[in-house]
Amino acid sequence: MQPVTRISVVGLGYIGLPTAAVFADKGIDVVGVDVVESVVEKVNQGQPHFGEPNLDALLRRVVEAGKLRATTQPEPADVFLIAVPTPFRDGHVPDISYVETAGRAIAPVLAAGNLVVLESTSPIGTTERLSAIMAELRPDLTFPHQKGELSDVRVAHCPERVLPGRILEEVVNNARVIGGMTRKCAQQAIKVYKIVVQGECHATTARTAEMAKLSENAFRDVNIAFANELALICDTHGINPWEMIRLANLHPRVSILSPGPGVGGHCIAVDPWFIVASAPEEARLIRAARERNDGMPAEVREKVVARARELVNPVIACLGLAYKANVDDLRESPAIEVVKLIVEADIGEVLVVEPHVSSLPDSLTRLGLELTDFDVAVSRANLVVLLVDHEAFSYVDRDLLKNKFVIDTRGAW
Ligand code: SAJ
Repeated sequence: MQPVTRISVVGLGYIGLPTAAVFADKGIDVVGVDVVESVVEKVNQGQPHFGEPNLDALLRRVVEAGKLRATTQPEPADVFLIAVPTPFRDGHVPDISYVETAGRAIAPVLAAGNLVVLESTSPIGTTERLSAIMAELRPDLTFPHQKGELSDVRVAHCPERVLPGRILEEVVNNARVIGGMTRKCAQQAIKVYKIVVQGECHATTARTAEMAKLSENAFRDVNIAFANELALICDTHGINPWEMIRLANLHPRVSILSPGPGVGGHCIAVDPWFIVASAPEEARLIRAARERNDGMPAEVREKVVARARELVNPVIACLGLAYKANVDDLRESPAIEVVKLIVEADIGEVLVVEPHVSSLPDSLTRLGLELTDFDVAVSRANLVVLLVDHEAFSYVDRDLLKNKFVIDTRGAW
């Protein structure tokens, strides 16, 4: 493979944009591709279209230096990194259509010697499918599923692993699993990642890498489900689950996660279903964990309804809408689900607080809700429901809470 001078990142979302920026910061010419014009425009102005610590300064720097630019049309490059969404359809069926579309979009500009890496979390077999799609459109080139080590184009899967809120740090420091469709595919991908990654890069097969990534998120989901189940059991016995878990975790081989109102985001609440869909008979524990976590918002609603019934004019302050602490990401947020369920239960006035956003999503404004200031909501409410453990909420005036019912779903207060 020739030296890498130009990398194209397809999909400028939560993973693609920071990845593009860190490669550009190492002096590589990076061309970002996205189908959404407003995203392309913003990136070309050096501005991220979502919140992530330190990304704005980095993006401004690399765009001003002419190292990163964005476009809607793929252009030739040495390496293509694909970071597009992999959601599921009705019935929890994986939807890899964005990966397929990305493969079709770059196929016309591919050349012999190129490397294509799939970063999106994907069901097993997706990397092979990507290779086949590109091959269909480019019969003049050979791909690893056809020619193995002799192929013109190399294809690999290197699943992203970064934690939203710490992306720029983790994209550099995390170890990476690099699954090549052949050994040389993996080796070439490692060379590319080594430009920015300081963590270890481990070569394996594409299928193993696909399964490893799904297993990482299923591991977390199952362990959160375990914590949530313990919390429900503790409730029936009048035990504080967070205190109990803190004590159990003093054992040197025990590390229970934190219970909460459910699991959100575009990763952990989605990826385990890819395993279930691929082996429904075997994946019983993984499915049960998903169902336990998806059922948590309804458990919170039951608690809120029970408390509200004890009040004459319930005014319910719901604190936090993001899917987790200190981020502005509302995707698949269990907090939003809880708010909807509380409004549907029609038990009193509902006030919603989210300091990380400037407006509510349509799904909540349609319910007649308005964003309320934290202090106003807490002083007006007689029932306060903490849904997200944002740092901003930790400065609450305890005296203000004294004569109110408080439901703390995160064990933060
Ligand atoms: N949560 C709990 N209890 C906990 C931990 C988390 O209820 O003890 C909830 C959070 O509040 C949130 C959800 O789980 O709603 C997921 O949050 P998270 O911080 O665990 O994970 P994500 O979705 O932000 O990022 C995950 C990470 N995967 C793992 O930690 C195994 C990240 O490294 C992946 O790159 C990312 O998914 C991804 O894109 O797949």
